[in-house]
Amino acid sequence: EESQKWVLMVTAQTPTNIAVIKYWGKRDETLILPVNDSISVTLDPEHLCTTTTVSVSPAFDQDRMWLNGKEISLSGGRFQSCLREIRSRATDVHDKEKGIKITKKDWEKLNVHIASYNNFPTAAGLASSAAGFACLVFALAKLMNANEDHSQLSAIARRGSGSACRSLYGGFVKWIMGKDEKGTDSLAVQLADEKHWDELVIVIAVVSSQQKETSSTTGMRDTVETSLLLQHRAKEVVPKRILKMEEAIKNHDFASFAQLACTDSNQFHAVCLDTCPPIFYMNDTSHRIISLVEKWNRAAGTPQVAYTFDAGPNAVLIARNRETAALLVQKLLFCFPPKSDADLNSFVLGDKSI
Ligand code: 2P0
Repeated sequence: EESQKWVLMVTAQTPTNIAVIKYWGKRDETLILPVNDSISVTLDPEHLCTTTTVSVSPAFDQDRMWLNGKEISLSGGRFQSCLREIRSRATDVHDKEKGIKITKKDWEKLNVHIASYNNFPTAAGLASSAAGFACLVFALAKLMNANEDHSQLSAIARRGSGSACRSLYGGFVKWIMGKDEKGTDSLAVQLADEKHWDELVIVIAVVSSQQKETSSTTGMRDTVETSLLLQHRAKEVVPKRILKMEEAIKNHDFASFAQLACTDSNQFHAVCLDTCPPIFYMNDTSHRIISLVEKWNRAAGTPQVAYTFDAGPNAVLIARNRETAALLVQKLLFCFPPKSDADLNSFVLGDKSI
């Protein structure tokens, strides 16, 4: 009875990431292997993050998970892959203070409880699965003393959700598509840490917090099956763009960075339109935000702000510095006056609220 009483817990916090060269399309759906490399920027931990607590106790009779306080099923293949991969890497844990000893063998029989919270709307095109699976894998690895480096853990998080592998690192991150059929070399590497280009300010304009109509997984599958433009993008366009983006990041070259990020976002949405049936993620407000930024950048003579849109209508705007970000928020509030006080909270700034 005594031995049934202990609980061991680990809590981790992981920010979401925003792709500036997009991942869209898988060459293997089960292993989640992409058709091209992608590059992202990881947000500051205080905004758009997931906090996950994982616990283990001999008293738990099955693996269970709660998301934002509501129990969800762990039966999906993606959760099971992540749990299985981490469990197989578990090593001995000895908590002297609590007098708990768990051997590698014990981990095969012990069940875990997982509680996860997002501080932003789930599935509104704000990449909730990215932070979620990254955090889950990281917390489980800590709990089970799985001594893997961040890149190895990223390959496990990838099995939960492709974009999750990029949230294991801060700063600028590249997800290398890899060549291996089994996916062992499809993992994330850090291109530059969070201090490298800290003048950049990310402003997220929430156009709608509704759940998206087409999930990324279904959308990608349709695109891979029907879009010729995707073939061209993955083989001819992205490989060159990745190299240029790496250069731009290395050199703090905002003009190139903005041009590449905007063009890549637009091509991703063009690929969605080229899909049968076509996928519309952006709406009229999204298009008006693009026009606003394009006009401003042209009038300034050099890019001030980059835009990028994911699988939803919300705009992710990257300003070259704080002054530009302040001006951007002013322009957004002027052109898109919030209807109520509640909407004012929709402008989430990557740095500090202005
Ligand atoms: C990205 N997105 O690179 C791209 C751009 C959305 C648009 O990664 O099926 O949730 O779980 O691997 O990672 C969203 O796709 O899809 C995504 P799965 P995921 O951020």
